[in-house]
Amino acid sequence: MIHAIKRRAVPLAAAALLLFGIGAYAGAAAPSAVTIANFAFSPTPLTVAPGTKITWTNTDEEPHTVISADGGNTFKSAALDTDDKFSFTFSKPGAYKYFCSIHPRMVGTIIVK
Ligand SMILES: [Cu+2]
Repeated sequence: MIHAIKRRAVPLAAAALLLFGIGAYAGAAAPSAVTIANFAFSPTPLTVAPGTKITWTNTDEEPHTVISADGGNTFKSAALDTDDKFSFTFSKPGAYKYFCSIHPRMVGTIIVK
C-alpha cells in the first residue's frame, strides 16, 4: 500500500515540479528585462529573485549607460547604442540603485529578494 502511494507520488511530484518550473520561468522571463526608452529605465523599481539575470536594452536613438550607484563597482555597462544590450546577474539580495552616466538624472533600482 505504501509502496503503491510512493510509486504514484513520484510522477506527480515530477509533474508539479515541471509545472512550477514553467511557471517560474514564465514569471522570470518578462520582468528580467529593463527597457531604456525616452531617457528612462522601465520598469523601476524591479523586484527579482536572487540569481536573476537582468538584461537592459536601449531603444532610444541616444546612447545610454547602466552603472551601479556605487560608482560602477557592482556593474557597469559600456555606452549602449540603439538596440544594444547589457546584462548582469544579481546573486545577492539587496537594493541596487543604478543610473546612466551620460544622463545622471536617469535612475533605476533593482530589488533582489
Ligand atoms: Cu542616458
